[in-house]
Amino acid sequence: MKLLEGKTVLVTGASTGIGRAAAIGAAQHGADVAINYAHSDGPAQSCVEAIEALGQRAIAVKGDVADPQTAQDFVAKAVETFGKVDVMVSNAGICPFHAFLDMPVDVVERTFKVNLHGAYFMVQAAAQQMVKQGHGGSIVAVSSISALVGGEFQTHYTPTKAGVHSLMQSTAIALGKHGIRCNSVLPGTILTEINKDDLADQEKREYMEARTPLGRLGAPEDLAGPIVFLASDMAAYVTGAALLVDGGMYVNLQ
Ligand code: NAD
Ligand code: RM4
Repeated sequence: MKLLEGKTVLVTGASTGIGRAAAIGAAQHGADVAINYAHSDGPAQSCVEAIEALGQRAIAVKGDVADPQTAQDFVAKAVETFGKVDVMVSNAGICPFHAFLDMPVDVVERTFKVNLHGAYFMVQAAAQQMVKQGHGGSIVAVSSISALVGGEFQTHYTPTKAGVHSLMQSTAIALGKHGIRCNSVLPGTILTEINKDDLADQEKREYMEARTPLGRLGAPEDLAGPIVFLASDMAAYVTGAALLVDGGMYVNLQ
């Protein structure tokens, strides 16, 4: 069964990792997809080609989500190409691991701007378009297990993920009257570019694996199903919710 037949899905930061898996997962479920990407054209083009190989339409739009104008331009380009926006997956994010006491100001400010301001303006731009269209929509933000628990080298990052989680709660209220649902997924530890260097430390990687009841770290594709579900009409009465996708890591105290 295809869950997103005829829908237009937008995904930010979708040239790699979870965003790419979500974009391809949406296409597997019948959606046309617009992806935002920050830097290199090659991986973005490869994502577009993977979607087209599934028989769906795709475009890639370059832009830094930290700039509010990027959100307006991304939505406008998607509407120009596909005529509408049904789903926004706000996924782009960074986590430059660093100790707290000597954290550089610019690293804090950049992390806040990309992860939280970026999500805010993307969600707002998508919602403005959905309200104009008048037939509702679904917004899924990629928050994190780190919205709920801390990290010694993530003092700049975890507040942004708590912020994204909170943003989905408040926008669920603000947009419910327009039939727009807002939910977040909270991934645990997923093997992607964002933590490649951090998890190159074998001891840390084994510790993270040992904390996971399902016995392995996640793959980007592990997020595709939960994101597609929340985006789809299967979740028609789900809004303001946060779905942990962490192999059980969060509940594993002892
Ligand atoms: P990733 O590095 O593969 O993906 C992040 C994507 O965001 C990249 O494609 C990157 O180019 C893009 N991006 C970064 N800054 C951007 C900007 N300013 N404008 C536009 N795009 C930008 O890593 P990932 O793990 O797939 O991360 C995706 C999301 O998942 C992030 O928000 C991250 O916080 C969240 N997350 C990841 C994990 C994990 O363990 N990997 C866990 C919880 C949450
Ligand atoms: C997640 C979580 C993971 C980490 C990534 C970067 O939110 O903290 O453990 O690897 O962020």
